[in-house]
Amino acid sequence: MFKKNIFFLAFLIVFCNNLLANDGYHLWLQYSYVENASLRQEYLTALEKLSTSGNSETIKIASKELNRGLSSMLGPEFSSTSTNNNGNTLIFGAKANLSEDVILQLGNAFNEINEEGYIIKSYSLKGKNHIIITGNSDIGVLYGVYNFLKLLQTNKSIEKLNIIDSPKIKVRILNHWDNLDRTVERGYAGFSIWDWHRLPDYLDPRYTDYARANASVGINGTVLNNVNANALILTPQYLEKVEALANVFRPYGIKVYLTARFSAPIEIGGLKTADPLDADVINWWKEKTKEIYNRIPDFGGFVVKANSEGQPGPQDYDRNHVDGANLLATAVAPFNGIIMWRAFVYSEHDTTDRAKQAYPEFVPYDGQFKDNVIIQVKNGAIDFQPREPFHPMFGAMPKTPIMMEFQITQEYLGFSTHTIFLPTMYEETLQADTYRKGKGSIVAKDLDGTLHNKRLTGMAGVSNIGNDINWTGNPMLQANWYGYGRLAWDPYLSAESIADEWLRLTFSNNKKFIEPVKEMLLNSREAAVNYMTPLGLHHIMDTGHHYGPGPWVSNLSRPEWNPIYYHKADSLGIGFDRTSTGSNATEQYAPEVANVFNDLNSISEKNLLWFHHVPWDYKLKNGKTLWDAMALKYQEGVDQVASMITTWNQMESYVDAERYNNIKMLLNIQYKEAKWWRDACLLYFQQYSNMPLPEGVEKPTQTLEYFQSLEFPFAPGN
Ligand code: BDP
Repeated sequence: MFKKNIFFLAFLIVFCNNLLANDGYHLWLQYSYVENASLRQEYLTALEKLSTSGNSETIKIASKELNRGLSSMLGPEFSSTSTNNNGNTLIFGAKANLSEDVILQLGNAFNEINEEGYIIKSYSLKGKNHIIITGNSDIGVLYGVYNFLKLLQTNKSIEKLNIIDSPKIKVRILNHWDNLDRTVERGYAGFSIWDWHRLPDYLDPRYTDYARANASVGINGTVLNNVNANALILTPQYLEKVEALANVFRPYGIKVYLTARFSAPIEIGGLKTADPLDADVINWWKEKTKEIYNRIPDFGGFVVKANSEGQPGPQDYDRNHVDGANLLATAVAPFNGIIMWRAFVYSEHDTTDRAKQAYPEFVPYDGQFKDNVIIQVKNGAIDFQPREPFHPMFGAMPKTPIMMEFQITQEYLGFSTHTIFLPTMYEETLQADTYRKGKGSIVAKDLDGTLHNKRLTGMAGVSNIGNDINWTGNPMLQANWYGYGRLAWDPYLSAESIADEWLRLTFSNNKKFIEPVKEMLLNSREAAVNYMTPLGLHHIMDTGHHYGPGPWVSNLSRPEWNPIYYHKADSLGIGFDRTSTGSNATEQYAPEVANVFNDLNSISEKNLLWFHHVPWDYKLKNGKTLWDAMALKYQEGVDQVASMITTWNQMESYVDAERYNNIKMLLNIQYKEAKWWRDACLLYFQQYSNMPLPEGVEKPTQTLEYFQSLEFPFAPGN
C-alpha cells in the first residue's frame, strides 16, 4: 500500500512538473487561461461572436491570432462560431472594409491615428454591445488585435473601451548582427535564426513566430545581417533567400533591410573602386538596388557602417559621410527606400578622445544629407556601456533625421547570463534633456521628430535573439526585446509600466509575483552598473570578447581599445577628464548641459568619472572618500544581486518549474560574476589608491594575479 502511494505521488509530481514545463518559446504571447471567473465571464459575454471585415493575409493573421488567444485564455466555453448568443460582437477590419454604421460610431477617431495606428472602441447598437478594432490599414488592425488581446492577458476590463493609439516613431527595427555562417557577433543566445543554407526553400516556422512576436510589440522592420557586412548578401544567391524571408514577414508589417558593405562594387561588382563620386560606382548601386526591388518591392533600405573599426567607407577616397550616404540614398530613393547611416565612427589615426570623434564628422554637415537618409546614433558617445551620458549628437542636427541605436544584446552587460532589465537604461537616455531648444528638449523628442519637426524618424535595437529555444538565452531577457519594441512605438513610456505589462503577459497576473519581481527588474540595471562600472567608470571589460573585468588591459594596438585609456587610474586619482581642462568633450553639449557636466558640484555622481579625474580622497556628497565610495558601490552591486536571488527564490509557486529553474541558475551565475567584478576591480584599483577596503566590503577570495590570468578563448559572440 505504502509502495503504491509512493508511486502515485511520484507520478503526480512528474505529471505536474511536465504540465508546468514552459520552455519560454512563446515569449509574452502565453495567452494563459484567465483564472478569475467573473472576469472570464465578462470576456465571454462580450465576445460571443467575432466578425471579420476584409480578407488580406494580414487580416487572416489577425483572425487566427484572436481565435488562438481567446480559446486559450477563455477555454472551451469560447467559440467564435457559436450561434447561441445575444449578438454581442467583436468586429475587426480596416476602415475601407467597414460598413457606414460602424464607421459612424467612431466619430473623428480615424483622424487621430496614422497609417499604422489603431482604435479599439466599445459601442452599443440596437441593444447589443460591440467592440470594434480598426485602423486606417490592415496592419493597424493587427496591432489593434494584439493590443486587445493584451488587455485580456493583463486581466483588464473590456467593458468601456476607447483606445486610440499610433506609433510615434516610423522606423522601428531590429538590427541583427548575424553573419552568413550563422555566428552572431555579440550574440549570446545560440546561433543565428536565419538558416541561410536551407533558405529559400525551407521556411523554418520560427520565421513566422519571429514576425508574430515583433508585430505584437509594433516592430516593423528587421536588418538581417551584421553591420560588419559581407558583400555576398547582395549577390543573387543570397537575395533569393532574403526575398523568401521578406515574403514571410510582409503580412506582419515587417520590412526587410540589409547592411551594405561600402566596398561591395569592388568585391562583387568587379569595379576597381568604390569611390562614391565615380560614375560606374553610382551606376552599380543603382542597378543593384533595382535588382533588389525587383525581388522585394517593399525592401526597406540599407544600414551602413563606414569608416569605423576598419570597415571601408567614403573616407578611403577622401570623400565624407555625406557623399557616401547620398550615393546610396539616391539609388533607393525611387523606390521609397531609406539609408540608415551609422554615426558610430572613430579612427585609429585620430588621437582625440574617442567620445568626441563622431560629432565633428556629422554635425557640421547638417542639412546636406538627402531626405531619405537618417543618421543612426548609439545612445552614448562611446559604446553601449552599462551607463553612458546621452550622445551629444541628439538634438544637435535640426535639419537631419536622427535615429537611436540601442543595444539589446548584452555585450557589455554580462552577456545573457545576467538578468538586467534594459528599459530602465533606455528610459534614462530617452528622457535626458539635450537643452538644444531650451529646457525640455529631451532625446525622445528628437527621435519622434517633434523637437525639430522631422518627418523621417526611427529607432534601432541590436537584437538579443538567437536559436536558443527561449530566443534570448535567458527567459528574463525577453523583456528587453519586448521593452525595446514598446519604446520604439512610444518613447515616452515608463520602464515601470513596461515591466508590469511584460511580467503579466509572460508569467502571471498575481500581485504577489508582480510586485517583488517588478522591483527586482527595475533595480537590476543599477545593480549591474554598481558591480561593473560605478560612478561613471566605463569600458573596463576584458578585451575583445568583453566578458568579465579587465581594467588592467593595456597591450592592444589601438589606445582606445585598452581599458586603461578609459579609467586613467594613477596614484593621484581616477577618471577621464573630459572637461575644459581635459579633452573638452563637454563642449559638444548645449551650454546648460556642459555646465552641469563640467562642474564637480552639479554633476550627478553617477557620471562623475566619465567627465572628471578625481583624487582618491575626494569627498563625495555622502562624506565618503572616492575610494571608499567606489568600493562600497561594488559591494552594493553584489548585495543587490543577492537580493534578486532572494526575491526569485520566493517565486517558485508562481512560475512553471522550467523557467523558474532556468532563471534561478542564471541568477547564481550572475552573483558569482558580480563578485568576480568587485574583487578584480577593487584589487586592481587598490594598487593606485593605496587605501584599505572600507568596512562593509567583503575581502577578495583570490589575488589580482589570479584574476588577470583568466582567459576565455571561446567566449561567445566574439
Ligand atoms: C562594438 C562591438 C562590435 C560592433 C561595433 C559596432 O564590439 O562588435 O561591430 O560595436 O557597433 O560595440 O559597429
